Amino acid sequence: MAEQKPVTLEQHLAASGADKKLQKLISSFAYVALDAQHQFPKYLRGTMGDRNKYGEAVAALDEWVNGYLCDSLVKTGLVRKIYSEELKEPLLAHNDAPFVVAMDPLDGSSNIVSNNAFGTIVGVYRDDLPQTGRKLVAAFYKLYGPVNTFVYTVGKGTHEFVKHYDSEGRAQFLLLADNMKIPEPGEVFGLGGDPVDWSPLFLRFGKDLFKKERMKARYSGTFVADFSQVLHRGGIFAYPSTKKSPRGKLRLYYEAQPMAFLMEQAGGESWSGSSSLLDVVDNDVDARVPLYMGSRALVKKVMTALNGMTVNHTPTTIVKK
Ligand code: FDP
Repeated sequence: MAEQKPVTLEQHLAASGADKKLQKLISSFAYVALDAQHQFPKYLRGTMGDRNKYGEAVAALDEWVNGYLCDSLVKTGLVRKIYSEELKEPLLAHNDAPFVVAMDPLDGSSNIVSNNAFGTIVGVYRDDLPQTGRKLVAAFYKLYGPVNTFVYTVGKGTHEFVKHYDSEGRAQFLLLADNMKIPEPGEVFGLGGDPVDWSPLFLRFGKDLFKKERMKARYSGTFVADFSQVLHRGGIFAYPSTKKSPRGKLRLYYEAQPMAFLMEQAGGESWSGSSSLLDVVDNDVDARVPLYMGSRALVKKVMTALNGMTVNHTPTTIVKK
């Protein structure tokens, strides 16, 4: 039997029927981030001696990747404004360009020094923030692991690609998993934050996953990597509200909304503690949000465990005082 020709990212995007400019933005970003990885070894050590807007130490690689990705996005001519976890103020690019981008350029900074996986997360909107995640026109992430994967959605399913090289050494992203469906009920869980600061209800939920559900703990310290495990094997990832940080750690626009879009497009569920993460709006673009996402059955379980709630699809608007 003749082998089927693999589908490239560009062919897949063309078949998605997405706006041509959006297709161009997504595919150029996939290759830009890929080029960036060749530079990583130069920036592996050290911090900038600087703190970002969250008070976290900025690693040399954080700073370099942010600059590189911002420049590359500006060069596409398709981006009006860039919000980044590493930028103190949003970057104004082209006035009349169609898209606004929010990104976490380097997700999982604590894994740089030990050479564990880390990633990049991007959400694309037409209108400026603040917005609900329902207004996302695309979301994607890059996972820099033993192989590089690129996972995207434009609202028509979630699809995974892997980097290959053709016979001339040119990089290509080829389809690995089309229209992904998260397994139910799933087998792995990654729960962030210090268990000492978890609420008693969340602690009990965590213990039940071990004892009653017989699930396996998987927590790498990189959201993208943990998300990828949950997406492939089914399960749940959470960075809950804790005593120390009632709003959790992860950021609404740079991390939670784009990943919730990808998760829900793969048939999974997301929750902020009061609604789907796609329905949360915060006037503070740098806001954090408690985050729970994964297989439907498990997200429903955490809702019941914490307060007996079911998913509420009415917007939760948080206005900064
Ligand atoms: P990091 O700060 O190292 O970039 O983006 C936030 C994040 O990593 C996530 O990738 C990860 O899930 C979480 O924070 C890790 O936080 P803890 O160190 O508190 O576990």
